[in-house]
Parts: sequence; structure tokens; C-alpha cells
Amino acid sequence: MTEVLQMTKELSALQKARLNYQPKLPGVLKSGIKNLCVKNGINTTSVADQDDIKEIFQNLYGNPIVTFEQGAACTKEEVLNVGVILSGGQAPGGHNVIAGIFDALKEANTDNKLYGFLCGPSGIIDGDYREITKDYMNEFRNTGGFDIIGSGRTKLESEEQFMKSWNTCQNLNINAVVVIGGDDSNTNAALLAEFFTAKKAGIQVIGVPKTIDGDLKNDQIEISFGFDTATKTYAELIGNIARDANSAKKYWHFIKLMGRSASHVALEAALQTQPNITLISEEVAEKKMSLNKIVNDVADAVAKRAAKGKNFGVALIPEGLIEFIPEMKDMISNLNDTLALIEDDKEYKAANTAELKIQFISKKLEKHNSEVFTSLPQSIQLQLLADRDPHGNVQVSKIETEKLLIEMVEAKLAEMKDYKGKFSSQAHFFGYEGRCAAPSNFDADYCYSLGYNAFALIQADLTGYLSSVKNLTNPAEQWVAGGVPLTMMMNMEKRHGEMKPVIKKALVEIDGPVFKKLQDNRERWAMDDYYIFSGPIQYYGPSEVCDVTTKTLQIENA
Ligand code: FBP
Repeated sequence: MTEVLQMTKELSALQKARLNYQPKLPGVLKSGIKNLCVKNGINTTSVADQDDIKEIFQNLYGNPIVTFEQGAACTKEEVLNVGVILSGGQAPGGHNVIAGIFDALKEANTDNKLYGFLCGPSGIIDGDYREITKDYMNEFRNTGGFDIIGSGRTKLESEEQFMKSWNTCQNLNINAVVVIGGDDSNTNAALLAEFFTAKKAGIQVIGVPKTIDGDLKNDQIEISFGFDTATKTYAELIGNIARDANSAKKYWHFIKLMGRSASHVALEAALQTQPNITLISEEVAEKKMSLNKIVNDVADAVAKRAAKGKNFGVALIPEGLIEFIPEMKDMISNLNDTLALIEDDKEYKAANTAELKIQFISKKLEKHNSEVFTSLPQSIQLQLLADRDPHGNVQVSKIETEKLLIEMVEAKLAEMKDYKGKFSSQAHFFGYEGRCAAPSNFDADYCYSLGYNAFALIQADLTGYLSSVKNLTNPAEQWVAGGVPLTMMMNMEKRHGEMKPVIKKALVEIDGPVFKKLQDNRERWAMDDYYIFSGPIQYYGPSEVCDVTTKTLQIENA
């Protein structure tokens, strides 16, 4: 059995206090798990590629959005066993989702059992699990991390994996599986739900929207959990750095922020801290900005500040920037296809130095892409060649875009005749620092509600649904609980060189109000210093300090 990190018994005062925090529930769920009935909305279609998605999800396609109301129609009399999986990157609040499921399940029937599959989807495939008991659960309430059962990125998609998962569920008499994950993991959840339904296995699958990236959202899912805490953690760190920059007045800090593709994290962090420069990948793509254009713009901003005697500043760079720069996007797509084709190529395998690998790949790429690839520093070339994750994504967290930009901006400044400043830089990458932070009150409440609601969906006999809690900028009492069919969010995308059904990522809308807020202010923030120092997340104190959620959600819901 896989070993999962056990909690240390020594706790800080804050840890002890947080274990006793009682998360809030939406009013409708507070009436109790035995007092709920489901109201069907309209039938749904997928966001794109309807024919392909319908063909793949013959049993699940088209189901309606549902909301919960008070009433006793959903109660299941039989004893239920539920399995839960934490999937993909860590996000603050995962433990509270499990606590919500656990409490709802025990409230429904004390004989109900919750099993945690260990280390991600591989746990259900390999039958690697542990029962989550009351005492074990209580150690993890309101804590950050996924260490209660561990996480992993195994992609559940083959018939063999599904059969093995079914076998595990049969051995444990499991009636339902909850997959807590991002877009890729919930794609897995939908495929598993379709498989179980097609086989008449009698096993339901419910997803829960997790990811610090904030890109698993739509009209029904206002935000994925973890975004609130992670962005507040980064904002604290960025504020500290801005204050250091403004004190020493000698460094430009280039800070890359996690978020894989979408720039929601960078945008939110910018609104919370008001740095001098913020790059937004979606804007780069929309305006078809080349790498040189980006470098020129940044160098211009640096030079203008230098002309005012300010040889310091803070620049935010979204993690996925490189994939949004048109010439890079084209090259990476060509590179992905090439890497998928040469996986077993003897010559490539035999290329045992960095130079040989790069030479080999350059020859395989289309001419214009090869030119882009060879123009990059060797360190970036090698980072681009690193293995894709199991879902076929480039591991952008390993690509040092912040260093690439520093190097190129420095070179550009050296060419600029009027530039008389001094460019001294520091590179940072904030990502892992925020993924396991103790959940903010918002995430603690939201996650607990999502988990409790996931069990309500199970009781309502639904499968292939994502747990949904809405109306999040209002007090929890007024939150709306329900479910969204996973197929509704899907489209077809190329992964590992093949077209696959996947949940469509929600990118930053550059004609939307959140980006506009940045756009309206960034010139002012570039030249003068309007830094905001948000400080650490507060868990106890006045509600306006402890309970407010992100600027993104506030603006979007206004
Ligand atoms: P999820 O989409 O699984 O939530 O993961 C998001 C993320 O945190 C990205 O922001 C980041 O690029 C990636 O995970 C890093 O992955 P890993 O943990 O495998 O290094």
C-alpha cells in the first residue's frame, strides 16, 4: 500500500484553532442532508464539438443543470460507500471537501463509509486505499495540502484502467466515486462516469472543481477552489517584494506566477498588489505580440522609470506566457507533435547530450519553427523538451520564462542609446508556495460546501455531474447549491497528437471587466508606485479582513 504522509502531532496555536473552525454551509444545505430534493433545469449541450462529445458520452450527454431545494425526495435508504480521489495539483481546501463529504455521508447514515484512494487516480486503478474514519478526518479539518490521501496525475482513460477501477469499487462495495480535480481530472471523471453507466455498474461519479489556476469556471461554476487562498498567498509575497524593491531601490523583480495556461492568477495578484508591469498571456495572444514586442515593451517601461530615477520595479509574468506568444505557440504545437512521433525513435533515444537532442529536434521541426526553437537559449530549449505531463500538457512550471525575459530585456536595454539607468534583476517563481496554504475562510467554507453538496448529488442518484455552489460573493447562507453536467463543459482538443474530449479551460477574457480594471490602471502603476501590501491571510478578526473573496470574483459578480 502506498504510504501517505501522516500529520505530525505537534501543532502550532493557529493549527489547533483551525481544527476547530466550523465551516459555513449554504442555507439550503444547512437544512440537513435528509431534507433535500433536486430541481431540474434545462437540458444542456457541450460548449463546442457537440456531435463528437455526444458520440463519446452517449449515456451522459444532454443532462440538465440541477439545484437543491428543501424537501425529502432525495434520501437514499441503503447504506452507501463512497470513494474519493484527490487528483492533479494541490489546492488549498481539498481536505475540507473531504470533510464535507464525510459529514454529509455520516449524517445520512452512520453506517455509510468513506474510502480515500491513495495518490490520485492510480489509487482506484491499483486498489490502493484507506478508510477515512472520524478520528483521521478530524486531524485534517481546515488544513492545507492533500496529504490526507495524497494526489497524482495519472490519466484515467483506457478500458483496462476503467475495468481495474470497477474491480476496486466492487471489492469495496462502492456506490459512488468523487473526483476532486481540475479540468483534466474532471475529464477523467466524466469518462469514468460514462463507462460505469454504459456497463450498468451502479456506480455514480461526481466531480469537484479544484485548481489554483482559476480556469475551471463558467456560468455555473463561479470559481474553482484554491484560487482564493493561493492568490492571497502570492499577493502577500508580492507585496513584501514590492516593499523591499521600494526600500532598496536597486532591483527589478521579475515574478513568474503559477497558473499553467490562463493568467487569472497573475491578473488577480496584480489587482491585489498593483505592480509596475503585468503581462497577461491572453492579451499577448489576442494582440499577436511577438517575444520581441513583449521584450521591447518591458524594456521601454524599465527605461521610462529609469529616466525618473527609479531603477527598480516589480513585473508579474503568468506561468503559461510562452505558449501564448504566437510564434512560440506554433513552435510548441509542432514540437508536441514531433515529440509524440519520435517517442520510440532509436536515433533520438541515442542522442545522449543536450546538443545532440536539440540538433535532432531542430531538424524535425518545420523550418520557421526550427528557427524560433534554435533562437532560444539552450536552457529554455531543454525545458521545452522535458516530458509532457500525463495529460499531454507542456510542464510550464519548469520553463524559466522570468529568466528568459530578464536576459532579453537586459540585452535590449544595452542597445537603447537613451537608456542611462542601471538594470539589476531578481527572478522569482511563486507557485508551490501557495498550493498548500491553510485555506482562507472563503476556501474553507466553499470547499466544505462543495463536499457536502457532492454527497447530496450522490443521494439524488446523479452521475457525471460537477458539484456546484454559486452566488459566492453573498453570505454563505445565500449560496446556491446544485450540479452541472460535466459534458456541458467539454470540447475536443489535440493531446499527445490525438483529438480528445476535454473540459474547455476558461481563459482571461480580455474584453471582460476584470482585465479592464488592470488595463485602466496599469499606465499609472507602471510609472509611479501604487503598491498595495495585502499582508498574510487573516483567519480571525473583522469580517471585512477575514472573509472577503478575490477581486476577480467581486468584479465578475458585481
Ligand atoms: P491542476 O490543474 O491539476 O490544479 O494543477 C495546476 C498547477 O498547479 C499549475 O498551476 C502548474 O503549472 C502545475 O499544476 C504544476 O504541476 P506539478 O505539480 O505537476 O509540478
